[in-house]
Amino acid sequence: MKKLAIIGMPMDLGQRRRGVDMGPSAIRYAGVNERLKKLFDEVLDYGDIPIGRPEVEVDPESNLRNLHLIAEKTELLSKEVDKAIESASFPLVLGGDHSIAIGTLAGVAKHYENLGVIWYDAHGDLNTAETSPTGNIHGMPLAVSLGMGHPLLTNVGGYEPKIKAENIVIIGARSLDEGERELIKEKGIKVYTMHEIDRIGMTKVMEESIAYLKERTDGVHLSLDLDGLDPHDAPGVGTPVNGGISYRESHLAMEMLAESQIITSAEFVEVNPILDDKNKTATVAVALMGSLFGEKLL
Ligand code: B3U
Ligand code: MN
Ligand code: MN
Repeated sequence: MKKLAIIGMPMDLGQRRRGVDMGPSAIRYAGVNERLKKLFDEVLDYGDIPIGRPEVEVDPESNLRNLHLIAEKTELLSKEVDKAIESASFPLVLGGDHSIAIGTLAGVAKHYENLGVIWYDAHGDLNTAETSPTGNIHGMPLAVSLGMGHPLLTNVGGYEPKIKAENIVIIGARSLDEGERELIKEKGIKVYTMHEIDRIGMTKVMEESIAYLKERTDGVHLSLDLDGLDPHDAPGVGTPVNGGISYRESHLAMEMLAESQIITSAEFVEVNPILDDKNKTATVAVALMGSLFGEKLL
């Protein structure tokens, strides 16, 4: 019995542009439930994690924006994700800015010895308070999951680290900060930048990524930031970066993941309907989910 649990995380506290908290609504409006019902025996919508309307805070000590709120809310998310896995459902989290991945990974990683992660993103999200140019926590969740960063964040879920550097594959990177580049080199993190995607093509990138993860992990989480796509195809994101992955390459990537059957949890983040063009980005997200979960063209 194939069961899907959809969990909305309407949180925009990891960055400065309002509106990404409406991401889950936009994705539901784009028909996520109806589309995925055809691909699962059962689709359960767990609804949204309650975020409320908290006041923005900047931690004076660390300079991190909304540190306490993000720690508190991602803890709630981790419990729901945990619950979904406990009840044998595939957890699909709808964001929200990418700081929500701190909670998703906290809920997922405890169920695996060696969780793999595909980080599909224009950015590395490998900053810490020391290297971040912005203090925005959505630029930090991958570092946090490696156990690097403020203890309030690295300890969400009550354990750390969540993942190992050698179990990560970043795809689509084209905007990395200096500290992130250093960390990638120091830890030997596998990265396919736009250069490699252009050079060897998405087919090879996915074949290599799948083979790499298959051989060393017992589950793989897909963390898909819509800004990994080119802004032409996904304009409704807070920090668009030109020269991104195309809509077609993204479908190919999702179809190859479906065929490989390695993905055990997923999240789609940074959909901001306020910055979007007629809900195009949420619609793209739902179409990609269709491919990820096995929709066929023929
Ligand atoms: N690396 C920059 C910008 C950024 C990260 N993630 C997004 N933007 N979406 C930072 O703020 O850490
Ligand atoms: Mn991101
Ligand atoms: Mn990004």
